[in-house]
Amino acid sequence: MHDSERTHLERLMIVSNRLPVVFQREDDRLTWRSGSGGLVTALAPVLRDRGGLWIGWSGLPSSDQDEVDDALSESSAATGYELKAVPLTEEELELYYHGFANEVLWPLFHDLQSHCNFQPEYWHSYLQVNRKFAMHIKRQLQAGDYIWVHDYHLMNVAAELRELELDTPVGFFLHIPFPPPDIFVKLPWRFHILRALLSYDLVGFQTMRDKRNFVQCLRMLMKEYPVRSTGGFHICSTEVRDVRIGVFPISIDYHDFERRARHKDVSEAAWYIHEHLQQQQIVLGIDRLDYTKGIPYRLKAFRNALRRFPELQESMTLVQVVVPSRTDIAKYNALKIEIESLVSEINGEFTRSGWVPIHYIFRHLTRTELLGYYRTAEIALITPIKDGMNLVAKEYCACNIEDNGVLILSEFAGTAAQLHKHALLVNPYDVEGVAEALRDAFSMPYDERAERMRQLRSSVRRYDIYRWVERFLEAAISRHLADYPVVAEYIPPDYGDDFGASV
Ligand code: GDG
Repeated sequence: MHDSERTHLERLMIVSNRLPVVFQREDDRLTWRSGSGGLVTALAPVLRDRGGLWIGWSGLPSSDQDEVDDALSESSAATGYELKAVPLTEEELELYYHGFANEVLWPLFHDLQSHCNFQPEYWHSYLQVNRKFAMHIKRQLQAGDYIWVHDYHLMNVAAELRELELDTPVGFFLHIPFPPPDIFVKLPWRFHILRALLSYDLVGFQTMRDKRNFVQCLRMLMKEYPVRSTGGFHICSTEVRDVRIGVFPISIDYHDFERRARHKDVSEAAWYIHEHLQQQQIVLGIDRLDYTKGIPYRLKAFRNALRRFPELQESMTLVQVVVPSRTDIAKYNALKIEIESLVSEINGEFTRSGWVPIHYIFRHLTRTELLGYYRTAEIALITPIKDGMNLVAKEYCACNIEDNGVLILSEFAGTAAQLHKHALLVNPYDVEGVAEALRDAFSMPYDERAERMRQLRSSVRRYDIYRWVERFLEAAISRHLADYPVVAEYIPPDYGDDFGASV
C-alpha cells in the first residue's frame, strides 16, 4: 500500500529536542523520572497503546551516553514505549541549541529581530544536528511508522530524511509563533527554512495568525509552488509532494488539572496563600524569565493602576512568579535586573504597614504551590508580547474551580484566538489600557466573573490536549481535518475590516 493511502497508524515516532524524561544522579547512579508537561501526558497513552518511540536529547553530556542508554532501556520497560537518546556534544549545544535555536529562531519568530544574533556558525551547527537526528531516526525506522517532529529546533529534519532517501510520511508542529513576512525575510537562511518545512507532509501551527504568516511567506518567497486552500487546510504543491498546512491549537489535560486543584494539598496551599493576604484580590503573573513575556510592561501597568485608581491600593496584591531560565545569557540577566529594579521601585512607592503591593518570587514552584496560586488568585494577568499559545492561561481556567477568577489576556498570545470572548483582552504594550483592565477585573461583579469563567472553563475542557493529539494524527493519517471552530483568528475591533482578509 502506498503511504498516501494509509488509514491507520502502526507505530508513532515522536521527535523533539528533549526526551520526556528527566535524569538525576544519585549515589553515582543515573536515575530517571517521567517529565511532567502536557505533551508527555497526552502522547504517553498514544505511544503505549499504538506502540511508539520517542527520540530526543537526554539533557546530559554525550560522555554519559552509555549510562544514558542503559537507563533508557530500563525506562522503556516502565513507560511502555521506547526512548532513544541523540547524544549532543558541548559544542553542538552551544551553537545549535543556545545559538541558532535560542539566539536566532526564538527572538525572530517572536518578532524581536533586534535580539537576534545571526552567526553563520550557529546555522551550520543547526544543519549538522538536524542531520544527526535524521540519522538516528533512520536507524530506528520500521515499515508503517509515522514520524512527528516537534518545534523550531528541528525544522530541517524532514529535509535531511529526504536526503537520506526516506520517503516516509513526516509531520511537523511548531509550538512557537510563525512571524509575518516582513520579519521572516530578515533571516539569512529564509529560503532554506521554507524549503525545509516543505519537506514535511503536514505542517501544523498553533493559530490562524501563524498559518497566515507562513502562507504569506510561501507566496512571497516560493512563487514557484502554488498554495491553495481546501477543506480546512492550505496545500502547497512542490515537485514532489502536496504539503498540507493546518491549525492545531495545543491545550492541556483539563481533567487532570481540575482533579489536582480539588486535592487536599492544593486546597490547603490555596487557603494558606490567602490567609496571608486577607482582604486582598490576588493578581497572578507566572512566567519563565523571558523577554517575550512582557513582564516590565506588566509591572508598569500595575504601577499605573495603583497611581490612577487609588481604591486598588491596599486591596490588590500582585504575585509575580518568575521562573529562572537561560540566566547564563546576558540579555536574560539584564531582563532580571530590569524586573527587580521595577519591583523595588513600585514597592518603595506604595508599600504601607501591612501591605506590600508586589510579592516577587524568583524560583520554580512545586506543582502544589503552582496549583494553589491558580486556584486562589482572583485575577490572572497574562500579558506576553507574543506567545505561541500560553498554557498558563488554560491551566488557570482549569484550576479555577470556584468560578470566581478573571483572566486578563494579551491579544498576542495564541490562547486569545480561543478565549477572547470571555477573557479581558489587552494590548500588553498599552500600559494605561492594561491598568484599566485591572480596575475592571477588580470591580467586576461576582455574577459576571462566574459566567465568564464558566465559559472559559467549558472551552478549555472541550478542546483539551487529547483532542489536539487526535486531531493532528487524524489529519496526518487519514488526511482529513476535523472541524475546530474555536480557531477563528482574533482580530481586535479597532483594526478595521481589511485586516486578516483570508489568505
Ligand atoms: C512553548 C511555547 C506554547 C511554569 N512555571 C512553573 C511551571 N510552569 C509550567 C506551566 C506550563 C508551562 O510551564 C509553561 O507553558 P507555556 O505554554 O507558557 O510555554 P512553554 O512550554 O515554555 O513553550 C508556548 C507551548 O510551547 C506549548 O505548545 O504554549 O507558547 O512558547 O505548563 O504550568 N510549572 C511548575 N512550576 C513553575 O514555577 N511546576
